[in-house]
Amino acid sequence: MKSIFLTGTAGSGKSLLTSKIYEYYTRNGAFAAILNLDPGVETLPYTCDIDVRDHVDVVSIMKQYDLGPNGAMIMANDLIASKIDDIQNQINDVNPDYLLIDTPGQIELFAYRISGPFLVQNLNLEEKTSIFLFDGALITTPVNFVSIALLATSVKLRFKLPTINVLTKIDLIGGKLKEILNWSTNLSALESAISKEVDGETYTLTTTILRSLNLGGFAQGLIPISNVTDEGMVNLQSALSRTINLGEEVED
Ligand SMILES: Nc1nc2c(ncn2[C@@H]2O[C@H](COP(=O)(O)OP(=O)(O)O)[C@@H](O)[C@H]2O)c(=O)[nH]1
Ligand SMILES: [Mg+2]
Repeated sequence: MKSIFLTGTAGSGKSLLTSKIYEYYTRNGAFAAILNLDPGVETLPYTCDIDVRDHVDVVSIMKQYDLGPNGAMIMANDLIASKIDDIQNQINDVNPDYLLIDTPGQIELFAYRISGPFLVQNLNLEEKTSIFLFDGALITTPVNFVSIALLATSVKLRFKLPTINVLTKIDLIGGKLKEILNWSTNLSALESAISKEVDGETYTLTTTILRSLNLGGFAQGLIPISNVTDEGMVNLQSALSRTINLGEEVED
């Protein structure tokens, strides 16, 4: 069973992309299933096969522990780890070829507390891969781009998974797309754009971070997609095939 964790900032399109990848595999005759790990989500653009909300209920946590919504969300995310055996049993029962794992809306609750990395490491799955979503609508400046790339790298350090980086919402960003792709492939163009945006300490900090990130190839192969128009999906499908199927494409 191959598994794909969808990660990225809140609202970057994780849940919608989960549904798109599910449709892609299903359309091509593969057996895909979805695990929702977001305890706080109200509506999802897909039907999940396994749902953490069956095990952890944010509203009951608020009542039982007299917590506000934020405190309850933190506790709910922490509690997911204690449900790992139940979740694993459900995964084994469904036993798909591809398990798509939609992660909590707030990446910091999943990536930076103990339970997220614990689950990623201890769920018994083969060929774990992560897709990190760069929210196209958030990358308005070169410095914002570097800050999200820093987050993507930091999440990669937490999960230690092979990661495919995608840029979402390209249907909303028009001509900015060309600029972002240029930043992601051309270090000197990005540095020059940063120097036009900021100076002094912020310039020094941003370019120092950028150089270290670039060494790790942070945004190499950033794949632009739209979850609304489906533009770029074919490139993501090829990247998934290369990463998890060792080059063997799912039949079209
Ligand atoms: N225009 C556009 N909207 C998108 C795209 N991807 C997601 N959205 C919208 O952005 C909002 C957040 O998406 P969602 O999948 O819930 O993000 P999540 O918090 O990362 O799971 C929803 O209203 C989606 O319909 C995209 O590629 N283009
Ligand atoms: Mg979501």
